[in-house]
Amino acid sequence: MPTTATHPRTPVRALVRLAVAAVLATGGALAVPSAAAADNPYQRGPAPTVAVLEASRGPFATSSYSVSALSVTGFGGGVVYYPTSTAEGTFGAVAISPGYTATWSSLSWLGPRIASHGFVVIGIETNTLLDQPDSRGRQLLAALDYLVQRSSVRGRIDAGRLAVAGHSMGGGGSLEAAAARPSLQAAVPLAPWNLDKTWSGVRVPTLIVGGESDSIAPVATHAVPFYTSIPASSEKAYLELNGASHFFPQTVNTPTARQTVAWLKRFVDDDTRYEQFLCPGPSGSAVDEYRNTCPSS
Ligand code: 856
Repeated sequence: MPTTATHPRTPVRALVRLAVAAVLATGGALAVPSAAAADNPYQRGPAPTVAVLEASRGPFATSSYSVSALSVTGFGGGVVYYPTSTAEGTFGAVAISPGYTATWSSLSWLGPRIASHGFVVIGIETNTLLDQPDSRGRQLLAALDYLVQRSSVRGRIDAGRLAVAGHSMGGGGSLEAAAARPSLQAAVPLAPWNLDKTWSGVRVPTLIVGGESDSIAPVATHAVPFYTSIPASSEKAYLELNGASHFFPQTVNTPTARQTVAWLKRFVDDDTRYEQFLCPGPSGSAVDEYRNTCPSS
């Protein structure tokens, strides 16, 4: 592993963050809980269980508000979901894009689902319904910039702990965003669609979820080559859902939610309590295949 890796498997990032947090804590306005601070300043919420990850909501109550397209630049507005309480400190943030001709409403179950595990989430509307993956990638980054710089919840967010996700052309957009902004902490493309098959420049920890029976973005020509092209030195995982169509992210999908939340917790929060859900990965009748870069021992 190169010593310059942005996302080492070892807890180096956690140590850096601890040092940064120690400096920031002197001027910080929000309370940092003592229980989490000793090991990981970004740990939030109780110890995870499969039952909590598979429940319709996580441990945090959430609120939401709509963002008008007229009030922002670079994307089409959307909906922000956030943990209501500030008692545990700040959170990471995730921007999510819908697919071609689709609006955020097609994925909106993911907003409160992810936010309730301790993230600020923005589900975006795109500038036009026909925007392509490269544009969707830029819009995801514009939405994150809005969240941390101008939104009314900016004080609840750690600007260095950001992630992207999306469905289909939005999933292809999340790969574009990860390639363009290596400081992102995680990417989760769902049934991703992109004409570009090679993502060898991606260093962002990336979980790709594909559907075995997807005939719009077949995994053999989209999700699998995308996954394979990401270097093995990057954190990556591939979950293929048994018999799932292209549209599996558009209704509540428990394996997708469980793995997405675990991935975000592990890499946005550096929360190693979630490693148990990533290595080994999920099994059972819903899972056709799982690949990862887990340690082999
Ligand atoms: C829901 C992406 C040639 O490409 C296509 O036909 C195609 C169709 C749909 C999508 C997509 O983003 O679907 C998500 O709208 C590519």
